[in-house]
Amino acid sequence: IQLESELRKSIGTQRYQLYYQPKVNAITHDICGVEALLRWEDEDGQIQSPLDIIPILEHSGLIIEAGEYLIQQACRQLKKWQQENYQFHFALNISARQLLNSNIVETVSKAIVDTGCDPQCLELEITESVIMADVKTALNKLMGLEALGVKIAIDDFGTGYSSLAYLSRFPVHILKVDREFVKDLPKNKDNITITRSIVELAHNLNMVVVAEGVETEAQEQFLASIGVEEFQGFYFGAPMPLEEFEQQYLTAP
Ligand code: G
Ligand code: G
Ligand code: MN
Ligand code: NA
Repeated sequence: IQLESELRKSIGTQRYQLYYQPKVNAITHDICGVEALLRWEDEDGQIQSPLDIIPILEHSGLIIEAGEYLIQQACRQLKKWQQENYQFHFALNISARQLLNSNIVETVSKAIVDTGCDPQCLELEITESVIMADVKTALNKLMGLEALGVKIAIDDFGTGYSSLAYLSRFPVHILKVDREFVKDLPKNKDNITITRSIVELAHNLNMVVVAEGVETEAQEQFLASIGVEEFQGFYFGAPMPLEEFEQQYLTAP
């Protein structure tokens, strides 16, 4: 349809943008990472949410080509920040078809070579449900990505069907606790129990834990007290355009 053809013809242009949201160290509150999030500008110049755009890109298969463009853009920005001596890690979301039905390992490998970015600082966020959709393929792809030196994060953890014990067989370095569990902390007893056990098991498996959707000081303090290493959420900063992000968070390193 109309939207799909607009999405197709605008691949490789400024209409595909990355917004940036800071991740901060739980103890110092210094910026320690950034998540890049897709925004798309429609014909009227309105910014559209990835929640509306990604499903169309996925369904049409355009996600492969658009994803290649975004991975290149991400690696270019990471390289730029690395040249300016910023040390933080850079996360990009990878969707189902991108992981399972594309040459993701070659695409990422090419972007690393083309831009010269340090892959150790590159993180790919993959949801639990994507891994569970095709365990064998996912494991294969993730091992290929790990061999490039990139880090793998499990996004929205706790909402799918997998267990951490199961995921321990995968090359996963970072676990992002879904914001559903963070939402009514520290009031909700069940969520206290759930987040505590996620953190304990993740640490036993040598994973770094990031809490998503941190919006209040009370959440932040509880999560720090149970050993979460990094926070992401409106309390620390919303996703924002590049210029704003650099202005707000990047003073001389
Ligand atoms: O930025 P926002 O919170 O509106 O993002 C909504 C959802 O869209 C999140 O679940 C996020 O993971 C997903 N998303 C954002 N950017 C990208 C992207 O570049 N690729 C993929 N596959 N998903 C994205
Ligand atoms: O699923 P993923 O982690 O990629 O989702 C990122 C999405 O979460 C973005 O669309 C972003 O706008 C949203 N987000 C980021 N921080 C917060 C927060 O503190 N509260 C809420 N409700 N959403 C957030
Ligand atoms: Mn994410
Ligand atoms: Na998430």
